[in-house]
Amino acid sequence: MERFELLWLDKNKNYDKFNFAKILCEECDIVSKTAEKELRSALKINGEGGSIFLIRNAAIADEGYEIRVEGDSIIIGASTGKGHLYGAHSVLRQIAQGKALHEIAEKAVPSNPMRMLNHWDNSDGSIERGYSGNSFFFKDGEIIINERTEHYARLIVSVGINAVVINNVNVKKEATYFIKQPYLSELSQISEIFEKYGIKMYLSLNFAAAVEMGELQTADPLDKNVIDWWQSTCKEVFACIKNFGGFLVKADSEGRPGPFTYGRTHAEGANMLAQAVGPYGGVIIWRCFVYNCQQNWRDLKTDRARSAYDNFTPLDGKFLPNVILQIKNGPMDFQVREPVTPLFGGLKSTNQIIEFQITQEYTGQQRHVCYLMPMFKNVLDFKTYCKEQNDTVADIVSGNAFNQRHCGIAAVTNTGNDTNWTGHHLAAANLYGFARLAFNTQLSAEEIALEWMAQTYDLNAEQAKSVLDILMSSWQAYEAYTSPLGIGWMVNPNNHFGPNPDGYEYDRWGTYHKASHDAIGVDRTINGTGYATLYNQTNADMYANRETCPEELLLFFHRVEYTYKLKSGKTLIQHIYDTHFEGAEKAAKFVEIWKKLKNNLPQTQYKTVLERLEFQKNHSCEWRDIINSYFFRKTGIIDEKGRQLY
Ligand code: GCV
Repeated sequence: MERFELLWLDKNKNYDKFNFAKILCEECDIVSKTAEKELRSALKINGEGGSIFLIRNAAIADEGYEIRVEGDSIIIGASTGKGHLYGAHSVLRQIAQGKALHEIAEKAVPSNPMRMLNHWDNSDGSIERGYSGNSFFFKDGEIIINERTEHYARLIVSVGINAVVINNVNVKKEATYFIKQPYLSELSQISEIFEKYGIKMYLSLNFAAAVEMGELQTADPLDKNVIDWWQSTCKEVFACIKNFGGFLVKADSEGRPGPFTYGRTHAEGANMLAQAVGPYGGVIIWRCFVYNCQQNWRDLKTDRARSAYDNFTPLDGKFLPNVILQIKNGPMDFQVREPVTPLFGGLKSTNQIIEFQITQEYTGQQRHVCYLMPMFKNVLDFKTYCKEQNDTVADIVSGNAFNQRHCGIAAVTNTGNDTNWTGHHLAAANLYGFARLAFNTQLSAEEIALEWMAQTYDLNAEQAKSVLDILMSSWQAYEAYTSPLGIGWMVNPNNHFGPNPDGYEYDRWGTYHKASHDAIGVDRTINGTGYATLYNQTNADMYANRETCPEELLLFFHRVEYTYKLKSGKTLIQHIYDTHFEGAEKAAKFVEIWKKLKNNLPQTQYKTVLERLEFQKNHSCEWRDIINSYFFRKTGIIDEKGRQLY
């Protein structure tokens, strides 16, 4: 039997502090029953003390809950089973955090309608950009259904996830056939497990499935045969998989088929599919990650950063109501620092989901600790100026800004079949954190980290603070010793791991920093590619000017001489040298902090995290020396602090 940990669902010592006489569930549906079961398995229900009541209250919003304590009884009110389940987990979370019974009260409604995880799991069991083992859904073209499937549902619903796409957006081989029997019957078993937890299952589809299966000659979305094919296929899919939400589609991107082949727009492609799933209440989630990946690096005009905006803003308002555009947080591709994509604030009449990435493709691949909630908070809090009020990214993806229903937050997940699910134990904070943030965007990155720690470790306040320090400074540390000031991409091609300053410089992917002997960066102002002008006016003005452009994004928007003085008074080159030294020092400190916790942590966790932190420490020096030496050789400018460069 495969081994796996229970992570934050593991029995917390605080659960034993209270006794409850019984749990009573009024008008229980299948999901409320799960809530009851979860409470029973965690708490002491031994006939003593107060009771826990799961009651129906139609006045509470769908998926919301209200927790009250009367005497020594707890009442969880909700209008739906999902509300009960989220409420039950809130009770457990609060007890785990050490609250007294009378302190356990909360009213909550999720900030976002869709709170989704995207798996990039392939049918052969590999995971694209996966760093935690192989898939627990697929192996050698077969579908896996076992104890882990259910435990995964428990884990993610405990933090409020309500939607999962189980296969990679690059749909190939057997995965193309998932929309047909015999796969449908097996997939329906996964969806039935999910259903008990109020989680809808979704699939990624291959836009040219009918052609690749040899059933049609074309995938033209306006062709009558294609329309009929998708309508009958979707009828069968929804008939077989009861708890099915719809499809996620990567089209015309990185070699995947799409409507462009037939001279059709993405709206025509998405709407054709939306009509096929519409009768069953399904949605089409259409990704905006569309760009030319066969660019000539000599071409100075094309700017990949513009691509999603240029492709999709002309289509605003042309998508059917059950189409949702899924948009990566930045205009490029999950770099350690990117501006928020101007599509947020550019689109006003289209449902939108933001796509984050918690699998750490460009942020250390779970061999470096990099807690991503501070980055996600920055993105969600970004003011787009698309309206006078309610204009942040969080307002848009929650559906509040434009009064939309099909909206939300997705993340490319970081899970695999490793015993601890996420490879690096500390990377579990990203899985936990993303989901909590999706449920409640008001939470701070710090609050989320503390919650996670209280449920994961048994540390006193001072010890917890030291782990918090690691988590909260890890993103900035990673940024400091890798690529500077928003430039990104200085990684090895293909695997995206480790330093390689010119790795993507003369390649076809549209990802250039253009470092020369005197300057670096891409002029994206009106004098350059014009990308900065795509934002609404206030932001466009801010980015247009070197002096007002946030410095952490300076080289994303501007081409700047190495001798340019930053606000700190340092030259650009000195800033690069300094941050790389500081970042590596910070990574070394993580090891020291962790070592002090030796006697306070389970030994396996202590050791495996220590190994990774030590790797990170060494690897950060590799980053520091390669990047700094690269710039030293390009510029010939010495480090004013006289440190060793090569
Ligand atoms: C699933 C990047 C990744 C690819 C990924 C792609 C996407 O290019 O490197 O592995 O493909 O993004 O988001 O579709």
